[in-house]
Amino acid sequence: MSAADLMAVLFSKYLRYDFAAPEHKANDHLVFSKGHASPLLYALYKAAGAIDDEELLSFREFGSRLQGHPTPEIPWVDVATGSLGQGLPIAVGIATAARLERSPLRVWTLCGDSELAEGSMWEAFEHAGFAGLANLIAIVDVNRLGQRGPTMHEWDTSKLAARAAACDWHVQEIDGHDFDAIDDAYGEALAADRPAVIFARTKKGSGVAAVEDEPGWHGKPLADPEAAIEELGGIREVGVQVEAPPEANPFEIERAAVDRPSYEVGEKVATRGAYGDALAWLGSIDERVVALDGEVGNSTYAERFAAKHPDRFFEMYIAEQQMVASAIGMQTRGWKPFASSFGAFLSRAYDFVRMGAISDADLKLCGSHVGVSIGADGPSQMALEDIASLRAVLGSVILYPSDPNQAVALLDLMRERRGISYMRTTREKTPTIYGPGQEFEIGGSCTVRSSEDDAITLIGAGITLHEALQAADRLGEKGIAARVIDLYSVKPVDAEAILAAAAETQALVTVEDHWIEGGIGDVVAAVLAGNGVVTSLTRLAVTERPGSGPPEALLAAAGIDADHIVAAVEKVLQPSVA
Ligand SMILES: Cc1ncc(C[n+]2csc(CCOP(=O)(O)OP(=O)(O)O)c2C)c(N)n1
Repeated sequence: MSAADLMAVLFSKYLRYDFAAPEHKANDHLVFSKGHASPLLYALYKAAGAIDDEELLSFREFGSRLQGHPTPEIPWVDVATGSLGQGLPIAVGIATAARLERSPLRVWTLCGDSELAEGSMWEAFEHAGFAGLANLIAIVDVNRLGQRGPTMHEWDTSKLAARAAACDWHVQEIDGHDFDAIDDAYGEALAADRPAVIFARTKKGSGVAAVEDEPGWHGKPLADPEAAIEELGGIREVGVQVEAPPEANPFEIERAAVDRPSYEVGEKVATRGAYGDALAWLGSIDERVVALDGEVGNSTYAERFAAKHPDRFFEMYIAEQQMVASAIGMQTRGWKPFASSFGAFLSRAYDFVRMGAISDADLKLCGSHVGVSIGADGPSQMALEDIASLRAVLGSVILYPSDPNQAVALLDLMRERRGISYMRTTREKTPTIYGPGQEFEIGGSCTVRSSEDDAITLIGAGITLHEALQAADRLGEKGIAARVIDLYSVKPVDAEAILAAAAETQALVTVEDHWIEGGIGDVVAAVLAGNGVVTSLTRLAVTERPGSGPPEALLAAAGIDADHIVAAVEKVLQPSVA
């Protein structure tokens, strides 16, 4: 009710949208950053003739697309909102994509005032101002109240205005119930040469005395709805003719030619380097590929993409939430975003990834510098929980290459696959073990060592695969044949290979550069348990806080190097050896 006047003016005069053609490339975008204002959004759809009364009354019912908070199950909704602090950052990504397309569209975002306490909102202000996104308009519904009471600044919009101005936005402060003021403000915002924000002072529950500007009514139905309807002027049919969008502009993307990278067997290359090489190649074969960096492009090697395709490279600086939000915004317009940082720092954007799954987003993530094997930088830089956290995301794919040729092939599979996928890359150089032509698949694995007499199966991926191979050599010298499985697709996992190993060898040993919780060991355990297989499973993983040091020393200290694998195997096989 506080934002109804603001949205009424937007729909009746400024929004350009064809509800019959949500795919129209020049439609404006409207993101409800305050997703809990869904009753307003759905009422606007009704007023615009996009839905009828019957559907509106299915609000929040089981099976209705009009869920408690908007999701893209509704064709006019780009992204799920409802986790506050996300809509504006994602709108920044949409506006970035629109600018890349030289599209005339505008991106409108309705924000709450309490939501402005989220740091991600200020990452968005900073980024949009710096990038000069003149196609972005934020409307802040300053109703002075949040969920449990007053906001920090209540109706004192001057402090918020000063901050937005400092971020280089065009700023206006208005009475959000004065139609002329709203009208003028939208006109001025559209004319601005930079992103525009309108801080509109409003009253929560506007128009109904029993609740107007009263705390305690957030998200609650009115006590006497009939009286409220009377007070608002009685039942009326309110319809609005939303203006049609203009013609969409054709646009062209430059594609520098880059050959598919390939590495010779035996060559030592870090998979993070292969990621950079592969991304540059993907940019040349697919003009929809864009790359986003969190100010570590010279570590993740995303800079190799930037060197070839500067127009499609987006430096997001040290703002991982904004990086993932921009990626999610860009994919709403059909771009294929690859966002990379240290795996450890992607955790800052976890809620955006979680919500991305609700949005059914096509999001490709890469985390470098995983595990203790990064060495000297110490534990603050080590991703040790990334498999666990990203595995838990609905429908996600987790790929963990062990070799550069494999990293190239897997990244191409990530490009082709819609959905949320994550590649885990290693800082250290490791030997190339697969030829450039070898094929891999999402859900696959490679049995890199096996014989008729395999007594034990070693399962690793990334750097630990190489430790497992060394261990297998040493075990071979002791007369113990070890099968070695490269579990490069951690999710979905090759259950068949695990079950075959369980049936054909006496015991399984997993070894991973990740905390013991939620990683490869748990994946293998779940396959065994899910299939009712009881066998010996030893999980080697990181269990204690690491420090700094040479990678070999840290792998040894964590008990995940070749020596510890050999020792674990000897312990497991002891009864049968004896
Ligand atoms: C990240 C996050 N934290 C908490 C909530 C719970 N919540 C829902 S609405 C709300 C208050 C929002 O206030 P404001 O942004 O001012 O919107 P309005 O008062 O206009 O409803 C809160 C805390 C949430 N949805 N998301």
